[in-house]
Amino acid sequence: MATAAPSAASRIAVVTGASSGIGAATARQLAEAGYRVVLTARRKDRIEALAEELTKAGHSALAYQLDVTDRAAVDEFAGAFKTIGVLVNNAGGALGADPVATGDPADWRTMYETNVIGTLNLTQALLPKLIESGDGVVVVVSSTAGHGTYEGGGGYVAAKHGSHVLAETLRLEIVGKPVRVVEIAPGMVKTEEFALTRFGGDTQKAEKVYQGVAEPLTADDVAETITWAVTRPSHVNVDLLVLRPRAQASNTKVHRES
Ligand code: 8X3
Repeated sequence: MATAAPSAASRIAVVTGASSGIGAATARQLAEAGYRVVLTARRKDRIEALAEELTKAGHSALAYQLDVTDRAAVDEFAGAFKTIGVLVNNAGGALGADPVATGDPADWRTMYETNVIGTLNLTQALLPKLIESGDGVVVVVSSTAGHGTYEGGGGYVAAKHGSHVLAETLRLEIVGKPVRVVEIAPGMVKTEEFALTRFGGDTQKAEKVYQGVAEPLTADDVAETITWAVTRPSHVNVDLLVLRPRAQASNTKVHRES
């Protein structure tokens, strides 16, 4: 028989990088699923606007400005909660698409800091609260870049392999505790910012990523998957879920209509 639905005490969901894209869509969908969502991101105005929109729609939503790489700030944030039901580690992203031979070490460092150390910071700080809830879920939003490489993937591929290994190792280490560790690995997702950030605001380069691809995944597609995994009965751990658009067979094999 399935374990009972989570109790109210485990219904707070923290989403990092909730200011846009997958994070914002996930916050919306978890709110609709009944979670009390806590939206975190560096851009205060955006998360406040989304929290207000959700609150007006009758949901429980709170915005908290947070840089996931700032451990002192993360610890202070964690101190505000007794228990947390869900942590969605979504903050991160890519910088550059240079070959290893010429990639900027500063970009590599930033990507490791945001994608890996950011996830580590939040997970370490909130783990006691997730355990305390009696039914916690840690979601790591990695990427297909965490499961295979591609030319020009460079520091992003390296960092996402780090996120993947963090999730896998944590799952081993906390087995027996009432916390699931779920990794969601999306492939090509067209959001307003991912490719634009990667290419330093160059819209042409950003558009080229999706050129001719019939239907890249949307932020909502990924958010639905995250929400589905989180809302499985407590004994069901979705270890790893890889999702790609139908037009993408692998990191390097994409069907493009001319
Ligand atoms: C995004 C997927 O292919 O741009 O996480 O690395 S990819």
